[in-house]
Amino acid sequence: MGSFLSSIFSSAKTKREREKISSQCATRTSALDLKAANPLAKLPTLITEDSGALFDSRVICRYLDDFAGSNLYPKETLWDVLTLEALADGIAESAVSMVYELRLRAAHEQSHSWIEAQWAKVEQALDALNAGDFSALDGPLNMGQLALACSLGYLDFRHQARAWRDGRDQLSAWHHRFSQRKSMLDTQPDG
Ligand SMILES: N[C@@H](CCC(=O)N[C@@H](CS)C(=O)NCC(=O)O)C(=O)O
Repeated sequence: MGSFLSSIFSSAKTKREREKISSQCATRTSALDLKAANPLAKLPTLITEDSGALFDSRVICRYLDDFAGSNLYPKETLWDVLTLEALADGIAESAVSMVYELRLRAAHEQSHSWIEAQWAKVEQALDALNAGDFSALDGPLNMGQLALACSLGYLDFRHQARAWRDGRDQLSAWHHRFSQRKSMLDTQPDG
């Protein structure tokens, strides 16, 4: 998400626009009852001045893209980009849920077979990406690519021991190239 916002910032046309985006993206949920804005009580939830509360990262990214006119969802490749974005989101969701299982549930409630089933989904997605099944991975910058780069970054952050790059040279090279983008370097998470 941070990388995406950075790209949007760099494409915003005027300082006034950038300031407006910045104030909209500030963390204001701490001052609010998150549930009042999003009945699911999930982050991210974006409180906008004109469109109320928006939630789910895909909805928020679409809103910000429209707001900034970044064209990260090009009309000609829209369905491919949305599908890649959904795949990236699915990778992140499975990877996050594995962490939740271990951190938020009592040891006797945890299911290791369920954790492995989530990782199997991640691996299936990574294998398909490595095999070149998703054309939106190539070509001009789009939101699917940004979402994927963020999800792979999360795998490095929380699931390093799973070594997702092993046996996936194409995807690993793609991620390495993509990570050199200024927007990615500028928005490395602190930890
Ligand atoms: N697919 C959703 C996932 C949202 C989500 O699960 N967010 C997590 C944080 S990464 C959360 O708020 N979890 C709290 C909960 O599930 O109660 C999105 O991308 O917005």
